[in-house]
Amino acid sequence: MKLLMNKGSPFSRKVRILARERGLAGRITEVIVKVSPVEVDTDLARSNPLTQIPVLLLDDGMALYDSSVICDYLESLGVGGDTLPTSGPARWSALRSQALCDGMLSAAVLCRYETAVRPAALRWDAWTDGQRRKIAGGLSELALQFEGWQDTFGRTQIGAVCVLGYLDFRFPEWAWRDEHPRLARWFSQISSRASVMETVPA
Ligand SMILES: N[C@@H](CCC(=O)N[C@@H](CS)C(=O)NCC(=O)O)C(=O)O
Repeated sequence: MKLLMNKGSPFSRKVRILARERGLAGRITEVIVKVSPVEVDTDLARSNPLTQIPVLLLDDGMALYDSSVICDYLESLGVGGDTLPTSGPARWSALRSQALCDGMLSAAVLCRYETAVRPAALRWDAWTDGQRRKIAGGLSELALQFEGWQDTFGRTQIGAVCVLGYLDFRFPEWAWRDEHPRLARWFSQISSRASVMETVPA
């Protein structure tokens, strides 16, 4: 299998951490792809018309996207414990947390494009502020949920690592640790886990 990804992409990181957690890293070749919301990559578009990464190319030629679908697929192949509860309220809660983290990542990636891609004359502060509010609201929710995580490292926690790591990577001025010191302590502890260390954004 080939994973179209890059090391700065938080959605790719979600898949890369899960692959490592499920013992599948050795079966996946990571292929670095540069993406831009304003330039068309025709190769990538052939695999994913949304021209977004990550994309998982299966050995039979099928291309899978987006990150959550790829995680579900890898989950079906992997060895070791599930990263999502298989049934009941715990499953819906974990899927909701996955959606929360994905939404926070989408907002963060859009904020990043706002400064890295959009010409200064076309920027709209109120719009960026709106995206940042979504991230801030999500952080407060994660800080509440974190109290029940104990030693679990599943889909919710993988999502949280990707969000917090991306904030540190692209928005180092965002002092989220001041507001959520207990979540910050958890992030610092989990940062020494192999799958997390091996996928630090670059
Ligand atoms: N919902 C998608 C989002 C993926 C996404 O936004 N990827 C970014 C990189 S982190 C991308 O490819 N951006 C290029 C673009 O949007 O054109 C997922 O979960 O995989």
